[in-house]
Amino acid sequence: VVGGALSEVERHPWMAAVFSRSSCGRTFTCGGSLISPCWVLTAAHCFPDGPYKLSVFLGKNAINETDVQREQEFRVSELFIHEHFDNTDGNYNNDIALLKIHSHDGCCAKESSSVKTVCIPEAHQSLSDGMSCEVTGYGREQEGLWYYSQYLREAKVNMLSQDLCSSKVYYGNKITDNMLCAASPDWSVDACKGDSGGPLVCRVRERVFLFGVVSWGEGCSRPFRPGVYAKVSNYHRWILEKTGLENFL
Ligand code: 4AZ
Repeated sequence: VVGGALSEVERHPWMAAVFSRSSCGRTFTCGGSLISPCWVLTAAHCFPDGPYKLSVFLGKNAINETDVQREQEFRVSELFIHEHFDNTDGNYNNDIALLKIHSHDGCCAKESSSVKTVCIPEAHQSLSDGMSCEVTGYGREQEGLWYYSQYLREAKVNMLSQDLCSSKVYYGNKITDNMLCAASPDWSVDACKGDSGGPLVCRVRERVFLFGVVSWGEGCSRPFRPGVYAKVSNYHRWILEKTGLENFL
């Protein structure tokens, strides 16, 4: 996150950290959001090698520290990448994926002050342009840096209209109806590399909804190059289909 502030996972208790495991240890891969006790919503482009040895942490404040008081660790039993995920135009259309998680003893997430689910918006529930929302992640604090943030960070961004974001000086026809754009008026705030898969949440009548999944952008915090997010409301049906309705009732 560029231009944000240090967060606390208790402020964003749905925040998930996805790691890939290998013989050389764990590599931080992407963010994600806990949408029900057994399911994390994230970005499809995080998994170019398929469902390869993934670990998911919830309640994690620092990426390279273990906090047994707050965090919960999981393995991934299922990975659903959206059937129409497509990067042939270099724009990550339908950049959405679901991870089914389970702990060593076979359980799903347990609610605590640092671990809670976030609401999914209704099908095609829309946001007003200019609305202020919040993005969180462990990604880079500046485009040129080679290292990720050590700690969870948060930042406020405003939703841009589809018309503006797909205009010529912005992204043109790279923006599909499955995407949302957000930025700050002075371009000083944005998601960045490492924030992919993580949440863009907006408060609607005192409830917090997951409206976006960090997906892409040309660089970070560049003028006329807003952050692009997968539009979660378009996937309401898909999410229920994959996870099974009963998880949400
Ligand atoms: C990335 O590479 C990435 N500025 C994520 C978000 C943005 C750019 C790049 C948005 O994961």
